[in-house]
Amino acid sequence: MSMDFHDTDPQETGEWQEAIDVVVERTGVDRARYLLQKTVEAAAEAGVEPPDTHTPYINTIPVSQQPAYPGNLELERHILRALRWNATAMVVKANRKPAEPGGHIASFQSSAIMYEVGYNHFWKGHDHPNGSDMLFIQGHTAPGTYARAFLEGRISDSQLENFRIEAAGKGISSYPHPYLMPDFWQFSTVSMGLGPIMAIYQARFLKYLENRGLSKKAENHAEGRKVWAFLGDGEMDEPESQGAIALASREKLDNLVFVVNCNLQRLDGPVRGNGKIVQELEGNFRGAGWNVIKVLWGSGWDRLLDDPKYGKLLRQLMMECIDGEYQNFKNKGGAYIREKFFGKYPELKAMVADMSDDQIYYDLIRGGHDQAKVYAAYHNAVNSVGRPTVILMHTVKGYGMGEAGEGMNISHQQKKLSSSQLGKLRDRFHIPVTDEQVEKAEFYQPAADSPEMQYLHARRQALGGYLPNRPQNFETLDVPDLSLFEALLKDTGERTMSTTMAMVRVMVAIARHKELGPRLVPIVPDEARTFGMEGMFRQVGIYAPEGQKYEPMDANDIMPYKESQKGQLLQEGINEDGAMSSWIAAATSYANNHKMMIPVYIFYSMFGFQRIGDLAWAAGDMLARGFLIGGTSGRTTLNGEGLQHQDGHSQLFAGFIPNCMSYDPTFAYEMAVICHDGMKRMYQNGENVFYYITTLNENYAMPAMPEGAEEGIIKGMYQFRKAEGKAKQRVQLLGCGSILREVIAAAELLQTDWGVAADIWATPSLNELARDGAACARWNLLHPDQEARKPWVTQCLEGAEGPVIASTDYIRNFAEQIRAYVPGSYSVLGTDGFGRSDSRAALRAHFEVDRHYVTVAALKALADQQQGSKAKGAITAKTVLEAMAKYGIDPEKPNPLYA
Ligand SMILES: Cc1ncc(C[n+]2csc(CCOP(=O)(O)OP(=O)(O)O)c2C)c(N)n1
Ligand SMILES: [Mg+2]
Repeated sequence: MSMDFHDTDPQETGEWQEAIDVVVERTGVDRARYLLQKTVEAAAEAGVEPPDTHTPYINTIPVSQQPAYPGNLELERHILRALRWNATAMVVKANRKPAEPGGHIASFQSSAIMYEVGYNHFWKGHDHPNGSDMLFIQGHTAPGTYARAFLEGRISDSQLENFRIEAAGKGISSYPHPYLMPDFWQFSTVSMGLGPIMAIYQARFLKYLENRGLSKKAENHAEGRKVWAFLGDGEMDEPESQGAIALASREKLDNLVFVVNCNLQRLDGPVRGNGKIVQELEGNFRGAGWNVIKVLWGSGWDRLLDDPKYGKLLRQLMMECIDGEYQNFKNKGGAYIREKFFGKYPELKAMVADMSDDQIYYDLIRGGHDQAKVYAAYHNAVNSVGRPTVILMHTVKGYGMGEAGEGMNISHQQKKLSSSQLGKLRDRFHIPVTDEQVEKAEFYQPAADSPEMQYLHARRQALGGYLPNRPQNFETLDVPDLSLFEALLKDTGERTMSTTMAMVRVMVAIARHKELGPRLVPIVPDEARTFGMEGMFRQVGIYAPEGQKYEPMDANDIMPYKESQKGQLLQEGINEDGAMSSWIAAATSYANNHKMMIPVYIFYSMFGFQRIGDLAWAAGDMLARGFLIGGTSGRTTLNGEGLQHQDGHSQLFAGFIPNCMSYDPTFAYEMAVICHDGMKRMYQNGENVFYYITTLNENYAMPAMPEGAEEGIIKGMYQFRKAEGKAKQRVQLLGCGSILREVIAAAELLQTDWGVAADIWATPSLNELARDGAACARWNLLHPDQEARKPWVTQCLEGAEGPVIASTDYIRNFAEQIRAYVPGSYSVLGTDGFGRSDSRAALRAHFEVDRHYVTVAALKALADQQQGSKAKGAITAKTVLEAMAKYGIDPEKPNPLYA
């Protein structure tokens, strides 16, 4: 049907509408909804396309269904004044300093009431018997959060003074960063789009814990724990923001509330100047099955909208106006609104003839600035059962900032208000500060015994304490000794396996452990079979909130696809962003649910950091604890798959995140030692680190752990084998991941073909070696008069003889990182360049990292050292050429970097 369908029979239309009114009045909204549903079904059967999912441009909750406001509006207004003032003063003050550290005023001014209604009436703190709500606060409204914590006495005057001036340790962070303020912020939200997707998976994780019996479900749904995510309308353009909304309704996350601040603006200008963002979002969310509540107009409009004669025309006009116009109205003032908005229809202009320009401007506010409307929406949201809620709040960006930035395109970045602009803000909100205080942008703290301060504290005490807050009373888990993974420490003899299989065995061992078992959260994005994890389907079950309502086709197999309400494994489907968000929820559960969990997210390493890098960064910020496993890693290990699948760089991405420990092991015992150490550090000692471990899909026999290798494995390097006996020529070979085995083979070639002894070093963490090296260099720089510290690499290699050659399945920069700490000559081989499909052997030759290239590189390094030597048995350029000829290496072969 065309949207412009002409109403050929208004009388008939009116009768249908009246019929609905009568049903609502007599039997309520649920019955009316049911009737509509049935009518739509009947129409569809007759070939009528269903109407679209949009409702008129008015508040979803009619005045008749608005609950009475339970708070003291006058006192709340007093609190708001202090908040608006302090949030502004904080930014203005900071930017009078030479550093001009920035900050935002306009966004908090537009959302202040949305937060206040929550703090005063809804959000449960950590002492609430049902547990605390989780607040994903819009990142750049942080000044508002600090302003409240200041009133509450949780942030000091001097901290406010040092907003965004953190380096000296006195300040507070620009945005929500748990890493920087670990007892305050819980969730990092400022990278747009991550807040919404992480909030969805947090809500899902709460249900997971409840369904698995690891946390208790509230008896009264409205008072159960909720996840509240505050989002910008501009932010909703991020694919991550709306990309997971279907999961929220599919899993019936009625513990989730999105509040989208529709101030119609983003940073540069309008979000949808030519359209209506609220309507667009309504359609998307309603289509996805959410409870959608529009809060568009403040109470001042109620009388006009209910006007029996012209209310309908006003509603039509509201729908006709586009966002670019709405933004302009609020910027230009009451007279302009009279002319350009109401003036579009003479009847409407007449309707407001008795109102002054000021009344039009100040009384006809948007819904998000009206406590009663916001309260009604929140009340509806917490009572909504069976589906998540999104509240679309219509507001003005820079509300109250007037000429300094109300509804202006520059509002977002306005941070330097003049004294006269500050004075106007003060007057507009009746903030009790003197001209002198305005001049100095001084903070305002109402007296401790003032009614508003008593009210503020009383409300938070009634709701279970202050928020945001990240109490430090975390539980710890007892981790048994390394024998937990005993099976992985032994020689496997003829039996072959991959490190991926070793990792699965690690998980199985954890799952079988009485205390640790229930805490394990295996997470996969549709690749469990790739990693040989299908056995876990039955062992721990796949989480499905509704259980398994069908008989799986493989019910009679030994490893059936078993879904269950108490299932432990999170099968996220082909959705790396979602799986990572799930992992973050589990990895921060120790802090947010006071339940330490052991999440293991296993994925194709190429679809890891490169895909979800920003979430991994946020995980570091949120002090996540858990394991990320990059399966099928290495540029040459995944034969056949080609350019998109072959990862030669994820280790470097991981190395960028300061609290991410990264390892590239080769053998099962390394895997066991690394995982065990990780579990001790994270779960027993409570360290804020997480692990990235790359695993391989190549099967080979696993040797036993060399005596005393543990310390070196953890530090990133240990001697795997020392060439026995005395030799004239000696080299030191380094390798990790899949290429260590090529390095071991090269040692044999060097010995048998060239009489060169090669000591072999495994380097399961070049990243950790580099960090340790840099830390020593830094300490030495700052302590020139003290005995120098020696990096672990240097300690390992300083007594060793001959040049050092490293080869890995990663780009050269990976092994290059340790060059400064390697004594003497150091040659690096690596897999720079796009991958391609072929066999492992062909790929390793193509990228020049295999046993032959390691051998040639070792001979070349020796030849360079012995240049001009006439000694018998000296290695020369000729020897290198001979070796190339022997191994069939074409010196004119194209450079794989560009091939
Ligand atoms: C991924 C990402 N890109 C860009 C930014 C920079 N940025 C911060 S706020 C903002 C505009 C936000 O507009 P909106 O979401 O509508 O929030 P409002 O301030 O209007 O409430 C931008 C582009 C960011 N923080 N994250
Ligand atoms: Mg906006």
